[in-house]
Amino acid sequence: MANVTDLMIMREQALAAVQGAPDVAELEAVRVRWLGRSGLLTAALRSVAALPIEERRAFGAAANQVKADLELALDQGSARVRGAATLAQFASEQADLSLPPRRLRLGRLHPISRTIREVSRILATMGFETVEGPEVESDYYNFEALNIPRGHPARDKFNTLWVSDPLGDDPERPVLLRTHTSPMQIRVMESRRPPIRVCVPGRCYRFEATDATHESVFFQYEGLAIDEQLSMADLKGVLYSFARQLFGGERKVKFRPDYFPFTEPSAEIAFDCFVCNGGGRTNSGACRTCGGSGWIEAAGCGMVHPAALRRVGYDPERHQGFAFGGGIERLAMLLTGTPDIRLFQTNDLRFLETA
Ligand code: FA5
Repeated sequence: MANVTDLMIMREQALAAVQGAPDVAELEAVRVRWLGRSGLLTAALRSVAALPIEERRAFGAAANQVKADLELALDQGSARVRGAATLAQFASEQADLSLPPRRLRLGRLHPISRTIREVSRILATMGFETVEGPEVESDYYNFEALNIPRGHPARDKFNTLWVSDPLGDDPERPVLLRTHTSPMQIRVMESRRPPIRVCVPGRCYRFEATDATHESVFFQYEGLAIDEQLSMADLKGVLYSFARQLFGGERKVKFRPDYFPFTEPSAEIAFDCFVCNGGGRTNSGACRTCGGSGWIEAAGCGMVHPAALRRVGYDPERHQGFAFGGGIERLAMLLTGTPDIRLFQTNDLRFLETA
């Protein structure tokens, strides 16, 4: 039968075990051994009932005190081993500064973004301000206001993607994905007064089969200048300077007569093909990049049509203007030596890291 002296011995043994426990698991083992359901101290507490009545009070008080002391020691022991574990973890995780660094893969601008910035930068040197316009456009701005009414054969050239109007379809006001950036000619002339010089880069959409030089989603840049006494000579001067700044004077440039309903007269500007150097042939036959012609059409251009000027309230006797619009991808292909336009959209890092 235990007495108070035995309790004191048990206390010393239990506290020593707590002191010596190196980790949480060992502490838990000590707790179970002394305070668990069949623990040594639990058994001693239970034995109080068997003591002679005059010893019970002193023994019970001592046993409860031992239990309280042990619980306190276990709490403190728990804090001690947890702190030690954290410190050990910190020590093992210290950075080894002698290790070689991880390779950083630096991203860079997509060739299309770089070309848009370069076009805007060059046109800015000639006073053109870059503005943007909506990609979802109305039939009016994309066609009607540009002298392409319904039934006009020029509509066939722009394989148009029509979209449903979220506000409800109105057959009188159809909505489409813009097929070119030219609608911004009208929007800018409506909202500004001459003199005007703007550059409009942006995404365009056409429902057509893709090949080495055609995509159904592609970028154009538009240039528009309105002032007094502007002529075709100003247009050619701007485009020659543009081509020389972009290609460093190496590419050949050619103007050919063309037709656009919203410019009169109209022309097309073309650069000699960088793959076949304008010869139209490669070792494997006709050049696929330029279709064997030796020339890559880069932009349509011309003097803004008087009817378009009148439509926005300008007097064609006083104000004239020129406009040009070309494909960003075509320029990017020339600048990066990319033979197939589809490479720009495939997200292939092997191409993007070298283009
Ligand atoms: C036009 O889109 C006229 N808006 C250009 C213009 C502007 C004329 C201002 C006069 C005044 P065109 O359809 O030819 O014209 O397209 C112009 C250029 O966009 C082409 O020379 C070509 O570089 C590019 N382009 C046209 N369709 C595609 C396509 N499917 N994929 C890639 N580039 C294209």
